[in-house]
Amino acid sequence: MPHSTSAPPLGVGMVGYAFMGAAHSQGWRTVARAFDLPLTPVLAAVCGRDPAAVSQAADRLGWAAAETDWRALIARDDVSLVDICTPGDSHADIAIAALEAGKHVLCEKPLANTVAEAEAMAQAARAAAERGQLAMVGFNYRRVPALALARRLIAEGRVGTLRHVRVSYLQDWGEDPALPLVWRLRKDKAGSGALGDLGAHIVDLAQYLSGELLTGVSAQTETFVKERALPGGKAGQTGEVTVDDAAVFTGRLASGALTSFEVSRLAAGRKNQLRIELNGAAGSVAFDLERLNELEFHDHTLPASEGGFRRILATEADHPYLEGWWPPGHGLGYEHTFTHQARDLVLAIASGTQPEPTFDDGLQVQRVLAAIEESAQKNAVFTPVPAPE
Ligand code: SOE
Repeated sequence: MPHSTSAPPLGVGMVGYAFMGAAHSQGWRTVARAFDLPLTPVLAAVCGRDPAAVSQAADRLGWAAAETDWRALIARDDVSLVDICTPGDSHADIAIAALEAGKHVLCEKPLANTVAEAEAMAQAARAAAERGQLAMVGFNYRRVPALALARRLIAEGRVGTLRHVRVSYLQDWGEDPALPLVWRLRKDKAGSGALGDLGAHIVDLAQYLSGELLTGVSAQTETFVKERALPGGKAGQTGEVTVDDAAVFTGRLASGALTSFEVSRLAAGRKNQLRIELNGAAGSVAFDLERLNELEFHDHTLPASEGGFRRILATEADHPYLEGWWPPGHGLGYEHTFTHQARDLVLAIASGTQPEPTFDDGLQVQRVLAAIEESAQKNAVFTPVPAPE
């Protein structure tokens, strides 16, 4: 760092500019300075419905132009890649239209609000790939260096035959009694609650790190706060919360390994805590997002007297993504995952190779989420997850 940005441009157009839009913008702004890329992302235009607000967002986040209609954004000649950072109810329409218009697509997670939408998106992505347009889902935690290192160790066999995956992803913003009925609390906008928002991340991580798919789940969900103030409504006017606040579920991986998951928006004191541990016959890895530069590793092939978890600081030059950053020990943060995500997508586009996670990966996560909801409705009965075709 820094690198020259003389490589040919790759025009990016982004739809949505709230929290995720700001995070993605940070990734697009920094990626060509941190990494040596064959294409230089150019922040061509950002899109939102409110003309004044989207112009301000363009200014604040570094986009050259603003649009108020996503179809106009897709049609722009200076946009080759469409980045979708909107609530889930518009993912399918925007992604399919962009792919059919010959654009590459990055879509925030969860891929869609329903399996049917995700299937249509995955089908559009497969057809687009034949024409050279590529699509990727924004499961950004795959790009935490310590987690990418965990994947590398597992793929090298250092964890061995898998026994357990234990994951939780906890937040507490739902505990605020004054929180109005925002879009994340409405099924029509978000598809599901903590399940789709946080559960999608950890289902993806469990499948990615283990290299295996979940074959079935048993789940319970709960909506603790059932009514919330209507945004912009009169005092005392409330509306129904139509999504889950929390979910707990167990599952089986294809190898027979057992998994347990917990997600919540009402885990008081837990702001954005994602913990994952995998135990295998040859060792274990453990990670906590609140200490995201660190991976714990226990090598079970050592004599017991030398065993035990040790802390690997994932900041060495040969650790994943670290070639772009600082000398060892000068840690990274949440925002770097979006820079890494942009890097991986740009490299895939430049080389014409399929980036991961694919829309098919996003579809498979969606199938797991649907099986969880079905199981929860049937009082936690074990529910198979359909395998990919
Ligand atoms: C929810 O609060 C949220 O913003 C998720 O939507 C993001 O995917 C996660 O990274 C942080 O939390």
